[in-house]
Amino acid sequence: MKTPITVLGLGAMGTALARAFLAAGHPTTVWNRTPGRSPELDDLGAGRAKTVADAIAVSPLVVVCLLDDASVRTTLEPAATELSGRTLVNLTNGTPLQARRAAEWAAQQGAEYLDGGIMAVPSMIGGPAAFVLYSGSPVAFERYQTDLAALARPQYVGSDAGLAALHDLALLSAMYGMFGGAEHALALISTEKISPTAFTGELLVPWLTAMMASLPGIANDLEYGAAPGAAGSNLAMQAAGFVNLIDASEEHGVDPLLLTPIRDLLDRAVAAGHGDEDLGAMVRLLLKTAG
Ligand code: FVH
Repeated sequence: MKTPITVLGLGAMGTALARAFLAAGHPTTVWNRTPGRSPELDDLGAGRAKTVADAIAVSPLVVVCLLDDASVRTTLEPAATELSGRTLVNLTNGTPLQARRAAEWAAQQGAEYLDGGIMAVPSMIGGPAAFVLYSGSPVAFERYQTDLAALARPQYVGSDAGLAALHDLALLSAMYGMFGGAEHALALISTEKISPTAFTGELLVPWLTAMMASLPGIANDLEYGAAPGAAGSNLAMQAAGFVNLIDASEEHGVDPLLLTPIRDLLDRAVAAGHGDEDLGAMVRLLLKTAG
């Protein structure tokens, strides 16, 4: 008998999670604020609970995937007593602080708590490229990691419940930065008779893929320090060239708002004497800004 699992929240992601548990043979009970959402789950064998408390009562493992932290709290708090002795896995996007508070609250209800960051879009759930970061109770992860693997490759990042969210938000920051750059690139080429599809397939994707290879070098510089004079693409050179990105955008009627913060940081790095260093110096500058 596979572990019975409850899924709270049937948005695009919650529905994909419930589908994956059903496909793996888990008795799956679902609940959603708006009743009747994702009716296809009924045909796949899901049980539908009328209340959150009823949904929690039938499974030792409760997975919650709602819009945000506030919706998780308002959903769980009225059914808090049902959580005692169960494991709560919160796959809702949130901050490390929210995750730590949720872990504390769950412990007060007598529940084990795992926080998770889903590194996938709904269509990837159950597929080979998806992974989910988990942090919190090591006991809960040990007990349920095989069941959770039905969703995506589970990766445990530590017993501090906030660590999954920290990793998740760092990865999402990198993704949004990359997409922001791609959005600007597509706006720029759209000002001429260039096919966005051809540009993306033939040039943009190969270019970004090739550039990914330099990321470990930046991380290495950050962790161990860069050898003096080792920068192959020094920041002074990059700052001088970056002006052209802004000027050409203006000339072509494209708003450079996604690029100007990077220009400002490059200029600041050069002004602070880091012109002969590589991109690792920019990371250190960001840390100083935050501190
Ligand atoms: N979809 C994605 O690409 C990303 C991938 C990475 C992880 N995220 C996070 O997953 C959480 C859920 O995202 P989602 O895609 O399922 O979101 P929606 O389709 O918009 O569904 C939202 C569900 O939340 C319910 N809900 C909203 N507010 C409340 C509330 N106050 N009380 C109870 N439930 C609430 C909503 O219910 P309903 O509107 O149908 O009644 C949906 O079930 C999210 O944290 C992503 O960041 C997804």
